[in-house]
Amino acid sequence: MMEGQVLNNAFDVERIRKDFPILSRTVNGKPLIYLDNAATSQTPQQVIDVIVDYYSNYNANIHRGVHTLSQEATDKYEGARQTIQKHFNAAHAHEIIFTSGTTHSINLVANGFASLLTKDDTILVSALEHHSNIVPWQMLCEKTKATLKVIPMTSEGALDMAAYDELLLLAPKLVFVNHISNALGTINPIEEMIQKAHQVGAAILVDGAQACPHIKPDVQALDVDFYVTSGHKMCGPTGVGMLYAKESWLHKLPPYQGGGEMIDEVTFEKSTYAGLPHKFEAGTPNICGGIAFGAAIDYMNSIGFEAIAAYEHELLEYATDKMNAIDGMLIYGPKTDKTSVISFNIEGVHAYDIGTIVDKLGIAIRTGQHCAQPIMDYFKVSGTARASFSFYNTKKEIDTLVEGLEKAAMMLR
Ligand code: 7TS
Repeated sequence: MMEGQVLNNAFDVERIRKDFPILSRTVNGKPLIYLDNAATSQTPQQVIDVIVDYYSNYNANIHRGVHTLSQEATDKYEGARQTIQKHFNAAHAHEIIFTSGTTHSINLVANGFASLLTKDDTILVSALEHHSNIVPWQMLCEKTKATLKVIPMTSEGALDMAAYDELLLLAPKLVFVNHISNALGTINPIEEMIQKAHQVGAAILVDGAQACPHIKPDVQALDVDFYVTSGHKMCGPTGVGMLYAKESWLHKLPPYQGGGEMIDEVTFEKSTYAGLPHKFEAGTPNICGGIAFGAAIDYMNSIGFEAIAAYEHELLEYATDKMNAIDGMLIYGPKTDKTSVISFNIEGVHAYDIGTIVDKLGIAIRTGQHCAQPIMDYFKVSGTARASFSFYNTKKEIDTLVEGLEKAAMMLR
């Protein structure tokens, strides 16, 4: 495939759909309509082939053996690290730490900060976070007695930037915010937030789990201290992700886990740690997953992030207009500056019931709190239904969703 599968300005979605075997299955006797992409994305054949090739031809532990298989696996794994480095424009490959996903990456950083914070320190979290960017910091505050303050949100589902400015006057040590909210699709002004954090001497961690399927962040241009994401949100397998951190931070933070591969020398008196990135990669990693993560990034780049963003924006506008025409429709979150996620309720209907009815029609959406209970509490709802679109979805699928929602509203009210 060539960069950008755009033909005469039309996104060739039918050709792209052929890359995804799962999209031709049926669910409850109907063609699958997969609209739960914010939870996990589907996997193209190109990535499945890489996984099959690994286990069929060169499955071996890495960095250990002189034998051919081990060297082949090591080369591919380190090659994937370089693919990730280039994709995010990190200055060095050793600034990319393989993890099991966003949650692991955040816990690694939060654990490291335990030795850098005291009871007099403040750290800032945004009101729009997934639980995985809240709970590890609360655990850190329990350990260090540091104070956790919240950057509030507005009724539009955006961050209150005036309140952020005020909170920065407290001279926090660290700020953590998502690039894009999983529950509302809000695109946060992270460039401005990073600059402002640095002006008061704070480090900043950006959770890119929901951004990386849609846009290509440049960590050097952003000047971000930590950027984290998961492979499974961007056409890769589950159980693999990455932490980008500026080299200086990786020297400052202690290792997260002890074990094989992360050491230089071990005696019973004392052990010394390996250099970067191995200091943070104890034990046998998800070798196949890392290699497949690299292949997934190659796949997405072969389509092109500009083409992906433009097409998904078209889907978002199409779906928003159609869904807004449904009687009793309540859509949460911003009207602009959002990605292809629609979080909604239909008046008088429970979100769970909507999800169950559309599942009967072969349509997968998520319902509930989306691991973002504070956002649900803010809107005073027990949960929402969420349709999240990817570049392999179509307007026709959205039409079927809308028909399903109309049917659900009629049946349940
Ligand atoms: N941060 C954000 C913004 C997320 O959306 C998610 C997963 C995570 C962190 C955690 O990622 P993990 O790969 O470590 O689990 N979000 C969702 C979701 O919206 N529905 O299911 C998982």
